[in-house]
Amino acid sequence: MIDLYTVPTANGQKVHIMLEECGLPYQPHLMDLYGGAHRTPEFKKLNPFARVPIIVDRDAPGGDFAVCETIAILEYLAAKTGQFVPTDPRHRSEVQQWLSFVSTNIGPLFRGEYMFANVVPGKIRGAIDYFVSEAEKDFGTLNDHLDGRSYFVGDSYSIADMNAYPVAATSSQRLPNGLKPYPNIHRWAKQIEARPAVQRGMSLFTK
Ligand SMILES: N[C@@H](CCC(=O)N[C@@H](CS)C(=O)NCC(=O)O)C(=O)O
Repeated sequence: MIDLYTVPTANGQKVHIMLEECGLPYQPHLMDLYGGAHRTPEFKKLNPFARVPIIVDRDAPGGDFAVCETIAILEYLAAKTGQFVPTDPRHRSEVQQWLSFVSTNIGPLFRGEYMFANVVPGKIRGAIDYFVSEAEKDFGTLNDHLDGRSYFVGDSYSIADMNAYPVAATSSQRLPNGLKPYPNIHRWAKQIEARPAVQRGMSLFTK
C-alpha cells in the first residue's frame, strides 16, 4: 500500500495520474494547506521540504519509504513498476529533460503568477505580466516540440506526458488565451485526456 498526501493542483494531479496508471494500491489523504497541515512537525518528519504531493511506500524493501518532490515520485513509481519509462538511454534522458523543463521552469512561473495575483498584497501588474509572458514562451516551446508527435518522447506514453498534462489542462487556464494559441498542445492533451486513468487521477478530490 502507498499513502499519498496531496491536493488537487497540477503537481498533485501528476502523481494521481501515475498512481492510477501503474495500478498500485494507494490511500489518498487530502492535505489542508491553508490550515498548515504540511508545516506540522509530524508531516515534516515525512517531508522536510513541507510541500505536497508526497508518497509513503509501506511495502518498500527495508521499511516505510517517503518520497518527496513530484518528479522524484514519478521516477520512483516508474522504477518500482518498470512502467512508463523507456529503457533506451537516449529516450530515458529525453524523458528526464522534459520532466525537468516542465517542473523546474514552467511550474515556478505559475507559482509566481499565482502568488502575485492572489497572495502578495497589491496585485503587482508588472510581476503578474512577467510570469504570464514567460509561461507563454515556454508553452510555445512545448507546442513546437509536439508538432507531429503523439507523445513527448519517442512513440510511447511516459511519465513525461503525465508530468506535462496537468500543466496543459489545469495551469493553462491561468493564461489569458488558455491553450488557443497552442494547437499541438491542445491535440496532444485531448489524446491524453481520453485515458481512463488520467480521468480518474484528475478527478481525485475535485468532486
Ligand atoms: N518542487 C515541488 C513543489 C511542490 C509544491 O509547490 N506544492 C505546493 C502545492 S501544489 C505546496 O505544497 N505548497 C505549500 C507551500 O508552498 O507552502 C514538487 O515538484 O513537488
